[in-house]
Amino acid sequence: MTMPHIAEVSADWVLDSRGVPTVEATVVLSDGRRSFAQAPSGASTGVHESLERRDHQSPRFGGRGVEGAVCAVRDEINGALVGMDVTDQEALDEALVVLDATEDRSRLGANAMVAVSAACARAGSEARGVPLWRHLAGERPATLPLPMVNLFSGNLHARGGMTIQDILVVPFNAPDQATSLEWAEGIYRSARLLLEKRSASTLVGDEGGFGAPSASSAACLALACEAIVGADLRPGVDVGLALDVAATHMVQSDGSYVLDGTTMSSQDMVTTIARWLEDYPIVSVEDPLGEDDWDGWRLAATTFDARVQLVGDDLLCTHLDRLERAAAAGCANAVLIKANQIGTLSEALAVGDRARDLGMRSVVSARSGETEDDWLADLAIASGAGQIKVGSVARSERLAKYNRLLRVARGPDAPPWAGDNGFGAIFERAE
Ligand code: 2PG
Ligand code: MG
Repeated sequence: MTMPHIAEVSADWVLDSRGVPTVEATVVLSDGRRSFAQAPSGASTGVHESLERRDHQSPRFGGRGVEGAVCAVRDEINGALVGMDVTDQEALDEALVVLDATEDRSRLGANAMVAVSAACARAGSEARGVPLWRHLAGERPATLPLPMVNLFSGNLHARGGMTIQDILVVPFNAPDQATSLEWAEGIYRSARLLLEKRSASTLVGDEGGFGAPSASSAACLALACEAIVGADLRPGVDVGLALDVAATHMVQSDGSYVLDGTTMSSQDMVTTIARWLEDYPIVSVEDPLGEDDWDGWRLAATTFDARVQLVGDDLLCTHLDRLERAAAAGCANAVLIKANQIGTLSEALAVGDRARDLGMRSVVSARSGETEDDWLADLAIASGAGQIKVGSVARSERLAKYNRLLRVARGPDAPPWAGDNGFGAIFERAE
């Protein structure tokens, strides 16, 4: 059977979950079928990320329009991809990379590229008549991922409150996907009750987590444990905590950090977070140091319990060369995978593959600016990463992904549940 080829690639702007324009790409196949995909967008972006192209010179949308990226899709990208086999995702992504021909994807724009890459993937899966996750997985060991669910946010995701960006709950002892989300919902509901009892705000941040109720990160960690207990679950046995410190955004011009109002050295940051690891059931720490503080990261890696997941987001930016450097220097044992930090789905999957080869874990992640599009859920399943970070169990741009996971889990030929990712073993020392 001959597969339909690409007849046209087009794009236009739509609005994301923060009301900011983003790129929606459409792929039209030779049999007339149309598939679309939308690009996500970060707030706490790293300098080493691929470039999101915005119309900074234009007054429209306050200089945040995406007309340039949209035109790149309609003109150059359309010209390059028309006629190609829609089922060959790697060749399509390679064509995008070659066409852009820059290190930082600044010519076409990573937002243009990721929207087209995802729209091609969706078109390819529909042409083959297989689910998107299966189309993307190829030979990879697809799994239903353990979610890291946002509970409290601060800093760039919810101004005011604590300076660390996110406190998340990880329902690692859940026996399946549905239970993991049911537990997360119970903890979220329990946290809301705790906040109401204290007459604290229940307004939510960009990812649906509650705006942090205290300027003290430790107090928020303690409250997260209370919320777990309030949901009749056991901290450190059923559910762990994860942190996205997002320390890049605490760095001062002299290289020091400001955490919860206190100026700190890298050593102080490591000491403070190591104390939290002793005091709270933390299974995963993301970006405890800044994006270029390699020595600080090395110190964190040698100080923290090696069983705790140490995740590079701004440090690694889903870039293979930075992953190799971190592995060689022993700076992190896990990588956060965000497709728009690099540009295409194939490159993002390749980073996950390489992490696996290096004995590192990976977590497939959404951005703080998201859309109703759910391709991320399929990417997470296909990658075999075993973990996904999408935000909280509130706000439909987050639920679109969780509900997609539930549909896949309940569908025919569901991939296996990833399970606890080894997190249960971290707390065996306490027994
Ligand atoms: C992060 C992400 C998602 P943003 O830092 O991990 O939480 O945030 O998309 O703002 O970079
Ligand atoms: Mg992060």
